[in-house]
Amino acid sequence: MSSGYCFSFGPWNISEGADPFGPTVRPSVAFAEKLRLYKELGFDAVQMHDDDAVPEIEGKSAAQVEKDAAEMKRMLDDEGLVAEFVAPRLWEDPRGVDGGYTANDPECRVWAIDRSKRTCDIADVLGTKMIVLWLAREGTYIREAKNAIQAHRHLLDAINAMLAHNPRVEIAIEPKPNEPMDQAYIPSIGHAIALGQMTDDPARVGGLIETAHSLLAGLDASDDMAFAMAAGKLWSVHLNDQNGLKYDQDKSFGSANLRAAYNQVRVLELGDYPQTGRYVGLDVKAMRTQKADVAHKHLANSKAVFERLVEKVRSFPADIEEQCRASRDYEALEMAVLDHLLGK
Ligand code: 3MF
Ligand code: MG
Repeated sequence: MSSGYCFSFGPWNISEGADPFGPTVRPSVAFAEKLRLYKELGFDAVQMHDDDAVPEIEGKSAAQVEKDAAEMKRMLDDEGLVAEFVAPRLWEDPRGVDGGYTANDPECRVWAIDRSKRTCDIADVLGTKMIVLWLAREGTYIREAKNAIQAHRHLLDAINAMLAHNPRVEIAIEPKPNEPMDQAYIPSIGHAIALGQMTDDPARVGGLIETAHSLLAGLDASDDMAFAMAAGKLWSVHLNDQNGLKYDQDKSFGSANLRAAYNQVRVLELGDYPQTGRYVGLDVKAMRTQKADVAHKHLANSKAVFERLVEKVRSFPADIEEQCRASRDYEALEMAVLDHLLGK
């Protein structure tokens, strides 16, 4: 039975396994080969960074960027895939070392906005309206490093510049509280939606919730999703999992906390997410121990867990939920949920 959801992942989710403490442990998979794997693994859409779509984007003219993006569009078409979104990868460039939009150096801020405009051009060519902003290095290692009030205004300037440059794009902010910075600006979906309301075109700014990012902020991902949905602002999700407060683990969906995963699916079901036409994105990493020939199982596994949880949500006895709520017997409701998940 089809669940009605459409799925995406990012090419970085098939990786060589390097971490901050050791080198790669698997050979690189060519981009074209990654694209070929999408359908095989049951996915329809590709989450893209600007320099995935246009490699070595720096130094290319706007015209060349559009030409190269058109070539990528053909590659996607050939595989029967679409681009879900394009995200400016500001955090790998030396000019983004102090953040792009919020850098103290005005030349770096100009660069970041220019690059983001190119990202919007690429989105046009790839046929998607959505730009994702993960504000990776827009924050500080020490609070004294920046004027945080000014920094938030710089973020607004950057978003307004993108909205003005391209009247079609919609910007989904992907909040994350920390890593790579000690503290990030816009650490939660509440901040993201509030910032969107402060822009010149609030209707074109929304959010993307990543499970691990909510958890790292000490928040519940399903409630974060619910908040965004209540505001009509849940424009994508990055489902994964996270075992406690540490680095961003990007574990397979449901692998650390199946109950929390169930609740994320439940909220997407409550909000009729498939009807919105938006994608269920995964942002998951294979374990570093995984051998090369099986280093994509985490993607198919995460999708399979999602679909099984959709069945669990749909088959939960609604009458029991109603009775337990009416009698305010949440112990009974909890046991009914656990029985259901355990297969009793
Ligand atoms: C970092 C992330 C990012 C974003 C990606 C697209 C590298 O924690 O989640 O993945 O998802 O940049 O916005
Ligand atoms: Mg993500």
